[in-house]
Amino acid sequence: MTTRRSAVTLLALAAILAACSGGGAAASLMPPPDVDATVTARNTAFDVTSLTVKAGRPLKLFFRNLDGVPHNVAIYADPSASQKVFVGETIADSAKTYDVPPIAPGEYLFRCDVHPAMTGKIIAGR
Ligand SMILES: [Cu+2]
Repeated sequence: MTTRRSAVTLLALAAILAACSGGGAAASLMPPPDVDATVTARNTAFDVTSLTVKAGRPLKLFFRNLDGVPHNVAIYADPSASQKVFVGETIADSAKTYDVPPIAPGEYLFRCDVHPAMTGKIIAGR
């Protein structure tokens, strides 16, 4: 069972990483188990360009910024980013779980407000 072996390997890796980090800052960069989506910023780019989430209920968006320069995740209802839906706190070298209010079904833009070229798409479905 390849899947089971992978899971065991991951668990072993996680245990080793936890032991090495000593529960310091590295541990807080791990997403909590209950998040709906995770976005990571590194080298002034997001690691994902598309997120699929559930519409109509509060969302937990885990944002991890591995850069020393500040980034955030902001959500807009339109591609020109004129209709603000949610603006996440700007952070650097850290991580944060954003509490995003329920959004209607549809497609949204997400971007870093500090670097508007950092963009992606959120698809909210039922
Ligand atoms: Cu940025």
